[in-house]
Amino acid sequence: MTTGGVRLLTTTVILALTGGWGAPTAPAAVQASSVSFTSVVPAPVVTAPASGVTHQITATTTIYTEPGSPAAAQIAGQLAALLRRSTGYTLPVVDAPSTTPTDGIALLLSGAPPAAGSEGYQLDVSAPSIAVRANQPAGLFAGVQTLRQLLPPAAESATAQPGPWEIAAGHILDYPRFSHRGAMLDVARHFLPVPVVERYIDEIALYKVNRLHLHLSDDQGWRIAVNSWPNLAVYGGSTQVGGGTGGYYTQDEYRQIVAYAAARYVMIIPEIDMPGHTNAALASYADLNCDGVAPKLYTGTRVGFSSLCVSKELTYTFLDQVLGEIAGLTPGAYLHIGGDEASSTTATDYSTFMNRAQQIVAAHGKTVVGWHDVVHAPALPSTVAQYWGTTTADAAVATAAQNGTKIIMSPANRAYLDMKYNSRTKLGQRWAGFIDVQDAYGWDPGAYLSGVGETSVLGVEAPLWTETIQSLADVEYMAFPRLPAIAELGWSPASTHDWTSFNQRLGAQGPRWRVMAINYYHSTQVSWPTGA
Ligand code: TNX
Repeated sequence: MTTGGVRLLTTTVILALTGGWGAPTAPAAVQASSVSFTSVVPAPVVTAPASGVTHQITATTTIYTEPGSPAAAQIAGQLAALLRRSTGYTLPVVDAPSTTPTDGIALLLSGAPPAAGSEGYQLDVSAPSIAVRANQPAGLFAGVQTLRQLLPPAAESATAQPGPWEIAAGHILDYPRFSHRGAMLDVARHFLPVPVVERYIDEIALYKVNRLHLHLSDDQGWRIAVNSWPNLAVYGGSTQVGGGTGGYYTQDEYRQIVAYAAARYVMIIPEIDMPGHTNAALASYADLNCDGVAPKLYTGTRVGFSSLCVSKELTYTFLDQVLGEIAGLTPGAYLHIGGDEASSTTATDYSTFMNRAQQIVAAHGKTVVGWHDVVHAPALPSTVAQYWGTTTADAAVATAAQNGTKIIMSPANRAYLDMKYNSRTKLGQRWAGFIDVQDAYGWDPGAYLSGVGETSVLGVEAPLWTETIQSLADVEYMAFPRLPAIAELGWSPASTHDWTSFNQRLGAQGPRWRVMAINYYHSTQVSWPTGA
């Protein structure tokens, strides 16, 4: 689209609506002109715009892909599918020639600097061509997510739009600060069906989040079929908070989620929470209870009342079989065993239990992740602790970190997506405080917890607990715009951390979320462009 024949180089048109203009008119349409080269979230390591130059995707654009790389071809196919829908162009995907293409969009596994590492990329946009270069397919995928954000928001449309499809020219070199950039969905309190999980994977991947932790069991529901203990899903999964019908993933559905995530360079980390948060399991099998009596299913929201029976050998047979099946379904390196809020388990029992549970996970070839309470039990050297506290000092976590335990940072008063934005937010909880975007963004994961320095931090994760969350619209409302804030803390160098810059770049995502029909919260802290 053009305005008076002049293409504007920015998305934002600021109209001075002064008294002299008389009655306010309808706001100017969002310009389809090219997005600023500096509007990417998370902020890249190096961004060098080439001022005044643009590249245009046209009906004759070709997408070139690294010859002989099925992974590169798959990423090219994803980009082509997205852009064919919105542009209506053919956009053929073909093997790149042996010399670097001088037109079109090239996705290449050569020519990236070593600094790009295994997840980074280099992006060069010039008038004649676009090139994304990476050392590994994960980097190409990341580069394509950046490219998407540089295109006009209409590029995300599911139906053909008029264009033009301009991209501001420039150079980006980019790679992550932390290896773990996570989101968590609690599918236990309210069950979320496969399409919701897949859509959330699409949304987090756009912000270079590379881990989705699925909280698959809790007091209110067991959400994955286990062949050796079938009642867990069939009975334990038959309800949820508030008493709905609940649900669970068959093993095929879980495999489908894992594959969908893998195609977007997201690793699934399954969590079976224990020894507390286990009422659904205890209700499904009377023998798992110390007194041999199964409790009723639970549909409330209290925590800390259930515990597996630490003194029964059957408990460990159960763990071995359940964790064994889940390990077998999960290609990723990690199994999360929860370990939080075990207030119905004595400290000694907790240590005994968590110690054995970690050995069982290790025997199945996986690395343990536990909520940070796990540091109160003897931990395997490889066990990762996920910090969910609300303070900036925790002596036990600091000691563990000093002894080599790696930490995932999910401070509840910063990173919990189920906390309300403010007192008027209808969804969510408030026990860790209100979290508006600036609170979610305003901390440094590498220097937040005293005694836990950058090298002890594996990364960040934004958990979304679902006591009050029931649908995709609810998930999106709580995650956007805070999830991109946490994603930036996980990816971007600390030196890029700046609220003013982030606010501008985050605001530029609004028109994109409109087109994608993401139900985001219009935080008044963000300077959304006109129309967003
Ligand atoms: C605490 S944080 C929990 C969850 C709740 C959440 C609600 C943690 C490890 N446990 O069981 O769902 O608060 O915000």
